Amino acid sequence: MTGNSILGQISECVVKAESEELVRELTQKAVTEGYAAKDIIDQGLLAGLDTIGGMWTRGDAFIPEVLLSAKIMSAGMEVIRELIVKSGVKPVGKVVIGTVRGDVHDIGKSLVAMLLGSAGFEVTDLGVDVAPERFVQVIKAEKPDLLGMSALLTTTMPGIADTIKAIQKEGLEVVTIIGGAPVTQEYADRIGANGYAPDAVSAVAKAKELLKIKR
Ligand code: B1M
Repeated sequence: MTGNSILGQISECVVKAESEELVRELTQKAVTEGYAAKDIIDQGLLAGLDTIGGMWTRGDAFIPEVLLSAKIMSAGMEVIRELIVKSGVKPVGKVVIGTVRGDVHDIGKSLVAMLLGSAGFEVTDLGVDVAPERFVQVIKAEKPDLLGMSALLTTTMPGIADTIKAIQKEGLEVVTIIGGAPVTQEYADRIGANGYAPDAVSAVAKAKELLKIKR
């Protein structure tokens, strides 16, 4: 991809954290030009975040810059989300999703939530730093078919296991799917999660498989 392509411009806008207005404008332009939402996300918005994430890891960028880039990226994501909502698809199932206790990483979870939404699920996104008790409370109130949990830190992964234990203790029936950079299939099996997905696209496929949804 060249820096001059619209997706390259979006990526650059995220890296430089230029402005929310510009990223919205560029994302809207990419949509108008016919790019698929997935490509705008992967090759534009996420590519930019990957670049700044790499710079941070190498010590070439600092947390405030990463945060600002994440904010700019979210503004672009919002444009895509609005398009999905407007398409008005009938729900195929109900999902509650959140990043677990102590963890404020939002982007991967929001991406999974957005793609589930675009696949026709009704999604309740509880945001970040969600305690097991909060998940339990919402499951009781909303009776979702699926509960999605995300963790990005090795130190917050146990929050997934704690939530599954709390759900079992309450005798609640909900299918669980988990993910996030440090999470693995082996971990999912060990803590009794119903499913694991390594990325947002396979999370949608796994959700449909677990709930036996054909379309
Ligand atoms: Co943080 N951070 N961070 N961070 N951060 C990582 C995760 C880290 C790997 C960076 C590093 O050291 N190289 C490292 C974790 C090390 C570890 O534990 N193994 C780390 C650390 C250490 C920290 C802090 C502790 C830093 C500090 O303060 N000293 C701190 C912790 C804060 C907290 O949560 N309590 C911290 C803070 C932050 C920011 C706030 C600055 C910011 C988050 C902003 C935000 O989310 N609004 C941030 C960021 C941006 C990152 C990196 C750069 C990018 C994460 C991201 O959004 N990736 C990250 C390094 C990296 O990954 N390169 C890093 C893009 C996203 C699309 O990918 O979230 O993996 P990901 O989601 C994927 C899959 O994992 C999967 O699908 C997604 C899309 O394909 N997936 C699921 C995710 N959830 C799923 C759920 C599913 C299924 C699939 O089912 C429900």
